[in-house]
Amino acid sequence: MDKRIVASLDITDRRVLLDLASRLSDEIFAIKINWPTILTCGVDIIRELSDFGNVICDLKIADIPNTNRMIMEIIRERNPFAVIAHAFPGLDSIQALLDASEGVKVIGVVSMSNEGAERYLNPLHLKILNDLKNTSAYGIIAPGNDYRILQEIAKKRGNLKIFSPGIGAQGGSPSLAIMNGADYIIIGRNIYNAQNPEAYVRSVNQQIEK
Ligand code: O7E
Repeated sequence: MDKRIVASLDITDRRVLLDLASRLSDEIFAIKINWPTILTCGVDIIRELSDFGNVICDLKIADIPNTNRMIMEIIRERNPFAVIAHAFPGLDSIQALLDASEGVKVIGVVSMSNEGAERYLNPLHLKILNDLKNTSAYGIIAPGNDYRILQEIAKKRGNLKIFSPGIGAQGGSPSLAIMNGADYIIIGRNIYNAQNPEAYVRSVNQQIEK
C-alpha cells in the first residue's frame, strides 16, 4: 500500500527528532518539519533528516518574489522533498519559488485547519486553488478537520496532491480525511506524544487500508 502519512515532527530536541525519524521511516510518506525545529536545530537538520526519507519543509513562505527566491536557494541545497508556501501574497511570489526550485516540490496553502482561518483565508480557498492549478505547484494544503472544505477542494484540485493537517489533536479523523479527498494526512502531536509512536502510525495505516 502507498504510504499516506506525513509525520509532522514538531520536535526541538535534535536527538529525539532523529531517533523518532529513523524509527518511523518505513511506515510514512514523509517527515514534515516546521519553524520550531528549524529555529532550534538549525537549517542543516533538513539534510540530516533526508537520510530517513522525504522531508517537507513547512516554512509557510509568504514574501515578495525576491525574498522567496533567496529562501528557496538556501533550502534547496539541503535535499528537501518539498517546501510549503503561502499562496496569498500572489502568483508572482509562488512563481519565484518554482523558478528557483531545481526540482524541489512546492506545496501551496489553500485553506487552514484553525478556527481563525474562517475569517480571512478560507473564504478565498477556491480562488487560490484555481490560481495554483495554473502553476507547476505539486500540491496544496487543505484542512483534514473540515470535510466540507476538503471535499470542495478535492473536486476541483486537478493534478494537485492534497496534504491535510488537522488530524487527531485538531479533531480530524485519518480515514474520514482520506475518504473526503486527502492524498496525504499530516499528523503531529498524536504521533510524537504517543506512548508508542510506531504502533500508533501502524494502526493509522491499518485504519486507512480498511
Ligand atoms: O496538530 P498537530 O500536532 O497534528 O500538527 C499539525 C501540523 O500541521 C503543525 O505543524 C501545524 O503547523 C501544521 N498545520 C496545521 O496544523 N494546520 C494547517 O492548516 C496547516 C498546517 C501545515 O502543515 O502547514 C502547512 C501549511
